[in-house]
Amino acid sequence: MLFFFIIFVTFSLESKWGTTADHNPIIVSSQGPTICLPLDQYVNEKKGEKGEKGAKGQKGEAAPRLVGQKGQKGDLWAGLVEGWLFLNESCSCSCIYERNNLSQSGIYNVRLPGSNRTIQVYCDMDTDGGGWTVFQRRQDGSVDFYLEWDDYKRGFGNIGKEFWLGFDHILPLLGASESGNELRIDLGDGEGNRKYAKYSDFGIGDECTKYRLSVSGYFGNANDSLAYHNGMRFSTIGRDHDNWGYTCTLHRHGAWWYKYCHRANLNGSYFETTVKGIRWEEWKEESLKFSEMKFRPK
Ligand SMILES: [Ca+2]
Repeated sequence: MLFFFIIFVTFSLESKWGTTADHNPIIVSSQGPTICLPLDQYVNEKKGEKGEKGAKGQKGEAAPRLVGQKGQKGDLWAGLVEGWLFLNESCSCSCIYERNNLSQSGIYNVRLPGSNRTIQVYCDMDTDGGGWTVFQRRQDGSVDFYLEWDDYKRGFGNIGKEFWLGFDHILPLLGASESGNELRIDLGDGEGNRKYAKYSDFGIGDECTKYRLSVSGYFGNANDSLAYHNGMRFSTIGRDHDNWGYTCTLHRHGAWWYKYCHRANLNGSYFETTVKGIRWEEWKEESLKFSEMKFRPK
């Protein structure tokens, strides 16, 4: 009897805490025109080890009512009261940094341009002048990136760890910049070496173009593996838009702007050591352990 009980408990635990990758949607709400951002919820991945729990403090005063002054037309923020930021227009990481002088890397709530939808974005405020909206990160293999068109369209993963922000969110944020956008890609190998590639012009076509990639103006120290993919359409499982007679997504185990098939494969398999892995061939022909793709207005 005890034997069967152990088997049952083991099975139950595996069902509950199985190894299925985290595919939580990134969209968090779709509220009205004013967004309240709790400043104390920013995630800072660089924080130190957790200290000992302190004694319980006295109950504080009730939070103030949301009574920020109405902003001038065109102003980004209407007021900052007791740790709440009132946004009355959409704002990417760049304008959070520049117009609100918030320089801490972490997760921010932003309203999508032309919409009342609020999403979470990760802002890199430390690298290369800050203000970068991160739209892809690989760091530990905790999320499966071998997914389908709708997954890449809507976004998936954990915004504080590994994720793809989703074309539905990337495109409106890119489109909000009248002067265009620049792209930065940070890369890391298994030995802890870091490299980067930066592009002065970066754009993605709408879904009708199959999210066609437009990228030029390379600068950096990782060499240019993306020029090969310029002008290509995005491919995923079940959507073959590459130039090859076979199927790149299948043979490269990812989703990308494949051609015949790749010089870069940053959505490849995390644990692969072959060309199916996370690759940036112009730096090194081995699989990488870290990648972060981010953009900001020019
Ligand atoms: Ca093909």
